[in-house]
Amino acid sequence: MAPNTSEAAVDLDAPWISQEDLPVETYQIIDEDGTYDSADVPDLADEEFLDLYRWMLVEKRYAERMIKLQRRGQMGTVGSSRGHEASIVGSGYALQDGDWLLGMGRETSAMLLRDVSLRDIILFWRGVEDAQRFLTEQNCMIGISVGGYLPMTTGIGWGMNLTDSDSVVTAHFGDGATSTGAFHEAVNFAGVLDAPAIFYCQNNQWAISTPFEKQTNANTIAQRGLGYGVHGIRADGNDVLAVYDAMREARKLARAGHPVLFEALTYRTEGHSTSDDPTEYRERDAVEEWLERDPIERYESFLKSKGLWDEVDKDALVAEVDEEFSAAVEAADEYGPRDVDELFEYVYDDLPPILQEQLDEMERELAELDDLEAYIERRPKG
Ligand SMILES: Cc1ncc(C[n+]2csc(CCOP(=O)(O)OP(=O)(O)O)c2C)c(N)n1
Ligand SMILES: [Mg+2]
Repeated sequence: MAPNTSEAAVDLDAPWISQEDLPVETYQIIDEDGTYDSADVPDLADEEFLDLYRWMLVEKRYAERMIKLQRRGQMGTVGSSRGHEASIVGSGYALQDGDWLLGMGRETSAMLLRDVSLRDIILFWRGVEDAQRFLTEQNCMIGISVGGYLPMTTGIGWGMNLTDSDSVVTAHFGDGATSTGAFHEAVNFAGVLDAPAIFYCQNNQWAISTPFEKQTNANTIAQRGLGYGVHGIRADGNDVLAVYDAMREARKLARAGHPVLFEALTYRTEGHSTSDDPTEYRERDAVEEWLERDPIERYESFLKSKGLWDEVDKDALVAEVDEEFSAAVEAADEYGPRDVDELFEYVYDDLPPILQEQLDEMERELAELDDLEAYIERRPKG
């Protein structure tokens, strides 16, 4: 017989907890109209407030230029970070020298803040394997496998404990990654090991075409921290000051041996990547609503009311960022593409037989392709 699930049979007074008993607040400093309470504003110098703005412009302009490169055939598939600028910059700005940052590709300026060069990010998206090595020299890494690098994050944090390091490790990932087993294993063991780790989820409410409500029945991602015995924080991801302030607190917690699951609530206003057409799966109205909450415009109104807007020459800033981007593209062009057999390097000193076979096969096929191209070239035209 099927269980009786009618409402009358449910005992609402039973001594168990539901997520409705523990609502999670979303931390915010600048509200959607740009107003704020001065007492809540983090203690930053004027130059730092302006610096946050510059970095958000870097992120925005960088994404636009990357997509243009892709459209011109000079770049592989790339994802836009439009809408995430505050979430990326606020989190990156709170990290310190020596901290590690593992990401999924939608956190470029946070990596630039860790001294990764823009050239190397461009090389990474062009598929140059060397780029990952350059990134790790700056304590950064991009993992293309959704959630795959989260257990490594815990491992790095554990290593920090074993070596008495005073740094933290941060992983940036999306809402989609929270449905992987790797996420569960990573956050659970970070709690067990008191790892100085911050799991930073940019909840942009979509994992390609899967909406957040199909990802989990939990109301928030932050609340899931409780189940792992770690701290949960939920911040307005379109409010750069809230993200920065909460991340600074998260860093202190992590340093004290309390891992943090941080949810930055934001929205991806463009396609998942250059190979995605979001009009196939979502209504324009929701996008319009989130465009109204644009993180850069919100911060502009903060700078205005703080009397700092006169210091900003937006056109000059964009021109400066453009120049940096063009120089980075030039440096990446100069570095050039690597041989395709680089695919087999960096993991093993001596290739295991199965990989050696694959390499041989690939080389045979490429040689055949060369023959074919030469044949097509020689073929009588017309
Ligand atoms: C293990 C794995 N499964 C599937 C994919 C294909 N994939 C790439 S991005 C993506 C969605 C990621 O969504 P989310 O984690 O929310 O990050 P977002 O792109 O929204 O920032 C998927 C399924 C992948 N890269 N790795
Ligand atoms: Mg997502």
